[in-house]
Amino acid sequence: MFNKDLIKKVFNNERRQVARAISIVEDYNSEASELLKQIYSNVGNAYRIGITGPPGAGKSTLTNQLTKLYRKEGKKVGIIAVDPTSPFTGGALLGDRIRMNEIGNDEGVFIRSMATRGSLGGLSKKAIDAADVLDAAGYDFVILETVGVGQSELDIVQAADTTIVVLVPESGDSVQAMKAGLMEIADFFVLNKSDRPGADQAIASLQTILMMKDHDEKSWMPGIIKTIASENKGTDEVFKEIERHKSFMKENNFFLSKREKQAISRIKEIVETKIKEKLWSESGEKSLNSTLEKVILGDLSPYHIAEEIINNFINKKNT
Ligand SMILES: Nc1nc2c(ncn2[C@@H]2O[C@H](COP(=O)(O)OP(=O)(O)O)[C@@H](O)[C@H]2O)c(=O)[nH]1
Ligand SMILES: [Mg+2]
Repeated sequence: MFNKDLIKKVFNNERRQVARAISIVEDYNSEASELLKQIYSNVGNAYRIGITGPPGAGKSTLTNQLTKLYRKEGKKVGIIAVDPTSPFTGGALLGDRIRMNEIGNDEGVFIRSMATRGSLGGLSKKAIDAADVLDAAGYDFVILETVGVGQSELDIVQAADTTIVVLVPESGDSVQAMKAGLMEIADFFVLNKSDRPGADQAIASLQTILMMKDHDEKSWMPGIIKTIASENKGTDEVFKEIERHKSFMKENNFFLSKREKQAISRIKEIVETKIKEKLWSESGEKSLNSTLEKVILGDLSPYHIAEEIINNFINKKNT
């Protein structure tokens, strides 16, 4: 088990210990649960911003620019960049790191990349847990940057207070985004690379899609902001829109109700993960293998075996 001092050092934002705490969370073992329980008294103050969109849309560039704006205001920023599409460890991430160099050496900024998928615990869960560590360490803003390509990525940005979807003018991008479920989760859109042809058409088609969505007067209408992140154009507006959304959420009590919903889905996921682990680590896997032949030969249906495994699990818990 980790050293007792670790928690205190995380609370004091000692960089190496914060990094170590995130590694523990990433390894996902019993240490991780204990750590997350112990830091929780200090979690809840950071404002969480989710930034998602297709690969190469400019999410890291935008994150970099926003971070500089927050730093100007003296706010500390933690960044978790999740890119499971990166096939080589550190490939795209290394690029990110270079781009983020200006902010990378800043004491008020903490950047962590996560790229491994398929290991125990799930990437989205780990990213959200890592956000808790940065929150506990006193970062005012935690930016979760993630490629918008799958459910796991959507889960991550849904754990944010404000979610930004970054798109580019390339034709069909907004249609792709709609298919990928990004339309539903955006608090607002950023049309980046608006130095490229087709930016205005892209905005028009996005607007058409947005108008088809139901909305009542009181509710928030997601807008679209045009940017050239690489030239730092429009990024001020993005910054302001985050503030505007934040105020809207807080004034209307949506902030707490959103966090409530997030807590519910998070607790459910933890329970399901833990039950799954227990189930398969105990007799489950064994009884599965011993009866497999009968399933193949058609003597027993997978449903028979499944029910048996569940019954054994429940009965064992009750004795
Ligand atoms: N032309 C143009 N290029 C941009 C813009 N924003 C970012 N880029 C470039 O697009 C590439 C991908 O950017 P990156 O931020 O890594 O995208 P991510 O994969 O979404 O994080 C980089 O080479 C950036 O320099 C922009 O507004 N216009
Ligand atoms: Mg990136």
